[in-house]
Amino acid sequence: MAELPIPVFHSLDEIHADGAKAALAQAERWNNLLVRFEKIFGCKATHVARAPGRVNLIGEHIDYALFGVLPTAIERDILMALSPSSAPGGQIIAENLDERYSRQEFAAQRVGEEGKWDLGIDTRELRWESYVKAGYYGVLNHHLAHPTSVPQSMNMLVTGSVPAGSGLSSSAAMVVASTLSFLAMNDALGQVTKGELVTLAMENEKRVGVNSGGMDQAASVISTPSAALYITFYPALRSAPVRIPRTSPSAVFVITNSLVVSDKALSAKVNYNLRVVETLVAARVLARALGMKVGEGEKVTMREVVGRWAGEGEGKDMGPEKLEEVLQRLIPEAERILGEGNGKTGLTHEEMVAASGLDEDAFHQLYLSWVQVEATDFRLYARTKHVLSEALRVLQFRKICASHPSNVTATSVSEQEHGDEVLKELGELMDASQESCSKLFQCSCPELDELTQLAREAGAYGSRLTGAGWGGCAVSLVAEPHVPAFIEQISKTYAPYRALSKEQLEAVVFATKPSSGAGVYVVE
Ligand code: NG1
Ligand code: MG
Repeated sequence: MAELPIPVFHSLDEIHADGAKAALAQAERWNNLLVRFEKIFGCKATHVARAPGRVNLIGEHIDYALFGVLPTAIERDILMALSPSSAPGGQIIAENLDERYSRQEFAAQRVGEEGKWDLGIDTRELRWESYVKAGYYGVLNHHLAHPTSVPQSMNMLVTGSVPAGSGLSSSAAMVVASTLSFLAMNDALGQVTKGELVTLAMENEKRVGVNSGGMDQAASVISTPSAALYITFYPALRSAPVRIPRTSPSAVFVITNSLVVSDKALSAKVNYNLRVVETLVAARVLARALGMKVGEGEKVTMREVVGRWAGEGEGKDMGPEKLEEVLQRLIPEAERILGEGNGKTGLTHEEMVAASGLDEDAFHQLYLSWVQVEATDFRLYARTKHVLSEALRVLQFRKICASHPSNVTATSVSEQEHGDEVLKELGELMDASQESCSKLFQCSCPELDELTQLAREAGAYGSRLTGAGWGGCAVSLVAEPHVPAFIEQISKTYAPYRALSKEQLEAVVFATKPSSGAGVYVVE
């Protein structure tokens, strides 16, 4: 799928391929964007770049350990309406329909001896246009690098329906849409495949200061309607569609926002980045405990440790069936050799350094010199158990989906009962993931623990946090006919929802189906 070209659409039905109804619901929003564009810029938009947000169905905090994850694009998206302009000097005018985000005008400059393009992105502050500039950066330096290349001046109007700071990857959607916009306006769309767009967008997102794992951009770019994606990172980025079984009743994923905003950029040293460091050190400690040699400067990942343990061979991929079998054997083994013991919950910094087999300087150089973390208790065993068991749950979830037809409408009672069983199995894996995120990886929060529990009580087959956690959204698997009752109940039982109006509630609780990935719409 990664080799495919970027899709170019001529009608909304093609984008919202799961039906004319979805296209109709979106038509008003698209129309409004085009009308406002003409009012603001005095000319018609020629293109609209679209990139969706994503929900991760299962596989949390394991992409940076290089294990496979299972996200899907959602219908909520970022739209950027565009037109070339005749302004001189590659001038970009970017407006946003959201009034909180003010009009921006900028142009790229060539700097230094090599004449690299620069956009002066400010990473100390979160500014909306930084995401636009981040997308532009890679296009300039990869596709307009030639000394005689001149970027096209253009107008841009942005609108988005992915809530920010809630684990649905509005940031990746912004960067992917922006990357697509600048590619389209500079006639370079035909030069990149989907896979290359993922790599470009990952690199571009780093311009905003986020050391991203790649799951979000891949989900936004590669997704197709009606399938989730199994994305693997080892030995290289790959993806394969995973169809959610078509049961009767059919099931959908419902997103519920806990309304706790998790600002990863501001608190990373006590949560996200700390977990990245703990997970990396845990991999080294596990490798040593299993009798493997790890080079002094080698930042081995948990996925590599598992491969070495199974004699996989460097750069090889043992495949999902074998990996599942290996994880089944390794988890109890890791438990036996790493068990927390001594009634203690974790390690002090000194104990952790000793367990790594490195001296303080080498440890610091390898694990702490590139990131800021703050902690006194490093729970390496609990993090290991989460990562290995979550990796296993992704494989089990995938296998259940693969072994059930995705295109059958069951009519008989026994087939319905069977459908119910399948959904229960998927739900149990989601619940186990939440339990592990909460207790072992400690990336949940009281509100998400409560919300996922209330979701189960409201009839969900399973419920878990999605994205980095510490706030943001939960995702629940719910039988489609039951969705209205589910929403009704959760709106009464989750206290922060009680005061919301109908519109406000629709913005924070909504059903979603796998949606199509990013593309460019040509306005006729
Ligand atoms: P969110 O919180 O949705 O941005 C983050 C990471 C992912 C992954 C998840 C946890 C970025 C851009 N994304 O997602 O790569 O590690 O947390 O599974 O940092
Ligand atoms: Mg993000």
